[in-house]
Amino acid sequence: MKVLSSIGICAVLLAVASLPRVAAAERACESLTQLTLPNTTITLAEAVPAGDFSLPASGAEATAQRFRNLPAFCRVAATLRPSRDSDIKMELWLPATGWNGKFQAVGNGGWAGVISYAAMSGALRRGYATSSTDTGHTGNNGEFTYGHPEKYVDFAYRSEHEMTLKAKLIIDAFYGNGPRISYWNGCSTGGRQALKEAQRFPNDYDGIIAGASANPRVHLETEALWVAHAVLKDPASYIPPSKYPMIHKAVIEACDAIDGLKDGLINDPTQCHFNPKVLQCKDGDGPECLTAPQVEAAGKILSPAINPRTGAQFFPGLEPGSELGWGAKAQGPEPLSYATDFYKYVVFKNPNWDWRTFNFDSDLALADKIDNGMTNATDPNLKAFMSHGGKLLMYHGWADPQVAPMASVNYYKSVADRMGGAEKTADWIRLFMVPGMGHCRGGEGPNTFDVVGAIEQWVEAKKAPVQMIASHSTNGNIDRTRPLCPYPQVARYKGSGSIDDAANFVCTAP
Ligand SMILES: [Ca+2]
Repeated sequence: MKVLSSIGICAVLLAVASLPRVAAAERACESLTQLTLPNTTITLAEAVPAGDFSLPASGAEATAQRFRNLPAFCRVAATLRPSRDSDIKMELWLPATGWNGKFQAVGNGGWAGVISYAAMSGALRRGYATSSTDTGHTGNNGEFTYGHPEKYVDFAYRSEHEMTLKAKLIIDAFYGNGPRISYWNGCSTGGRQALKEAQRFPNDYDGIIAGASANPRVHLETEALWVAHAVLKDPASYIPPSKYPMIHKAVIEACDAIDGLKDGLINDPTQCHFNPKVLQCKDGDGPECLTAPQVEAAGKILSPAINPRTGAQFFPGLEPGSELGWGAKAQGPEPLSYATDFYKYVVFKNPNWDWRTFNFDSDLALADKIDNGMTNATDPNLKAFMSHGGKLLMYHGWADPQVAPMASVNYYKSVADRMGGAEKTADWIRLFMVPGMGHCRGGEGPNTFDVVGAIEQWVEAKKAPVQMIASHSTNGNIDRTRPLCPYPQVARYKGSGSIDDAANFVCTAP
């Protein structure tokens, strides 16, 4: 009898211990519309049952969106007006049951202008309360800034911070307590937003994921014009996209083995000094070679963008291995619209402005002056974020054709230099460079990895990521795994076993 009853007590204790800390809502979802928050109108609060969830085509989304197998959640939409000209839309999705007690905000891409529903659905499936904002305008272009300086501030940093504050208050109202841990998860523009949050609002988040940060943004947009001037301004310099695979093949053949392993990947492209001149046609033109002006244009894409007067680099160049994606900036006939929109609407306030007239000295200086540090997220002093206990996990694909990967290395190094050296800062900031990965995802290298799981371990279990296992898939089948290593480490083959199995690699000093 005695034995049985102690087993019974143990079972009860176990059952109590395994209950989720916070499981369900304190109040009805619909009642959240009655919540009063400063500068905020809650426009929708509706309970969504478990299952597939669809959003009709609206605003910037030309097609309806369907999300499969979502858990039941409370869907909240709100409009925030921190300035008189602000019109910031946000959504917050709250798990109806099984909330993990945490908050995960997700970032945007490009000019934003749309709520990142797909990323929200991923966070919701992991049990998070999750939110996203359109950053204060509709549509992935820069026209909204024209005559609306406050909306530019919203886009630059204010919408994300306001969303964060309001999301935490609504979470508190719904569950009866706020999130115990908060994460930011973004790539590209979302990566820039991530750095801005760490620099400017160091108490907003406990863990921040900054992927392929589009930063410093003013210089990034100017580098797109640099590529346009190199490739698109003079028709003779134009490189037909049909030649990208030929150039890529030559680059891989020249540089694959530098890292000691012929695997189709360049582990560290900064060690690859590919000169496109080796591809110059013997005479005339042909599909397997480049004309002299094309050689020069390709060389400029792979070189840092420089101020012609001072010779100073204002943004790094794309790395060898990025060639298959050059179309993003070099396909033409116009430059990347992110860049021309910025100069038309934010800098020159002239929709008819001609990118061909750009001056890489005085016009860039003017742009920096007008931006005045609003979008540029370059402050290396993260003392407040560090003191808050924050962890910053950066990552960037070495084959990124949109945001030159050295931009992340440069920011990471600036923080390490400012904050006492890489060894000291490894407790709270780490950068993972991803060989052969494109912009945020995809590419010939292993490009799928659980970055959220890594930051959860770092923040919640105090286990700093010593590696992340990435996989590459073809037609849904994993055909290669490989560890990603904290910069400046690289994954080194141990010398035996399959080169497609992460177990046969180790992270080592370069
Ligand atoms: Ca290699």
